[in-house]
Amino acid sequence: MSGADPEEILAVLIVGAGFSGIAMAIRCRQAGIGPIRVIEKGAGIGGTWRENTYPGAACDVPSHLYSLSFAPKTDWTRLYAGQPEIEAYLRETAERHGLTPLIGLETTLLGAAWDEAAGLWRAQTDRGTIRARAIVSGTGGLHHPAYPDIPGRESFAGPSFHTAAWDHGADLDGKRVGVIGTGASAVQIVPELAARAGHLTLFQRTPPWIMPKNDRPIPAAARARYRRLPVLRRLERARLFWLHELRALFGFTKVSKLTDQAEAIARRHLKKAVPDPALRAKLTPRYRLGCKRVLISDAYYPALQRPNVTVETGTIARITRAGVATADGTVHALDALVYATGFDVTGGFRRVEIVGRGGLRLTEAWADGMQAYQGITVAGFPNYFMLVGPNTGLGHNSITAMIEIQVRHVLDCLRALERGARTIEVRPEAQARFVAGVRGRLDDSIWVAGGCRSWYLDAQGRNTTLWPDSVLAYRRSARRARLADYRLG
Ligand code: N01
Repeated sequence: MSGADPEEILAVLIVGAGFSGIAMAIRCRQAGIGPIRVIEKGAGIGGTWRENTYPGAACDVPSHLYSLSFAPKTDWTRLYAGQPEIEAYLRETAERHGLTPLIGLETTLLGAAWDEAAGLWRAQTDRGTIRARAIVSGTGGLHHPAYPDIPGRESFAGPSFHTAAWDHGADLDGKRVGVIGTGASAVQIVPELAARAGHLTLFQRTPPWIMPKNDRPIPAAARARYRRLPVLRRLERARLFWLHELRALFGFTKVSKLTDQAEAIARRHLKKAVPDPALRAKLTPRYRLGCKRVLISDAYYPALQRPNVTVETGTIARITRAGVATADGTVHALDALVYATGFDVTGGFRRVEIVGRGGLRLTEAWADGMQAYQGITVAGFPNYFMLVGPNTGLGHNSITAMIEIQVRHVLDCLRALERGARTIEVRPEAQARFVAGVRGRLDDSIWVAGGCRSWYLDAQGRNTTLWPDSVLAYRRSARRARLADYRLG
């Protein structure tokens, strides 16, 4: 990190150089808050969009919506941008806003402790200690790959890797490739691998709901218009926002008539794409649409009908040297195995020890599940802020909208520190009230009542990851930091 000074006390240490860390750093600089630094464990900028480089990786939220409103890009090439374009957008945005010298790459946060006497955080990294008056964690939830607990995993003889740690050196062309998992990553990767592999076996435990994607290039003429007339781009963004937001405004977070209607659309998509009734039966979901992330793809069902593709629905019993053995005793011989098995989201916070006031550990504060006021602040952890924290993920709209609301909230708090407060800490009663409200709305939500299990739920079956309402409702709740809910020290 050029210019890093071990004696320096930062105003703000930002952890993570993905969407949220970059947004926070830009806004801090624009607000004149400093000195700031960003640390990033990876070798480059981009967070999840730098790490997930598997073939076919793309965003399932339209590009003009999945970007920062204050760092617009007029020339997105597709309706749904691919991973390289999003990674480049984040890198260029950081460069354009002069962030590059402030970002310390390959610097991993090992832990952080609040120093009461000094009134600052001491952050332990693998490159030394950083002192900061405030920490903003922008580490996201989707960066600790989850591997299934299947016996024999280590014994497999060929290359095996997770979608989030793609081995670009592995030669998969013409090979027998297995893919475990049928989530958002799998539906993107399966069509790509099916076109390259000699044979692809997809191990499906749960058939997902899939909607049509209708992806297309954005024509050069339209891009030129967005460049010439920024108002058109803003209108397009607003149109996309409302299109997505309506789902939440019409109660999509609950099992309702809308669920029936959306399921009918998805079933028609399946019927049209898969004429074979036996395969269609295998691919028909058995939980309510929306319980897991709703997937979009026009390429997944066609890929599953290629002659070189098998959809295996038998329970995986173990992994052997030669391949994957299912409970009926069949061994599916494979040359390579891909884990499209998602992320450890609800347990990820245990990996870095955050110690607040009086030695209180975040793991203790969250013994009853992840929770935070507005998903951002936790009682006992002064001057510590989270972006995309507990219960602020989204199933229906762009997470960048939530990030921008949170960044604004955090800025309000940081301004209180700039004005002379030593600490800002959420009042326990404000946190408890907020968390009770969120949990109350989640009890009968589709994620709990929809008949599925997903990464949205923790080990107790509680949803501690998603926001149970519209983005507008969150904006009303969190956009400004109500100082009555905070204690200034
Ligand atoms: O992971 P997942 P993902 N035996 O957890 C299966 C974001 N994302 O990486 O459904 C057999 O959704 C598991 O089976 P089941 C997005 O937020 C975004 O695909 O539990 N199977 C499931 O099918 C998304 O929600 C984009 O029965 C096993 C799969 O593995 C999140 O990342 C693109 C198993 C895991 O699915 C995670 O998606 C990609 C076992 N033992 C990802 N263990 C965008 O476009 C697990 N599975 C923005």
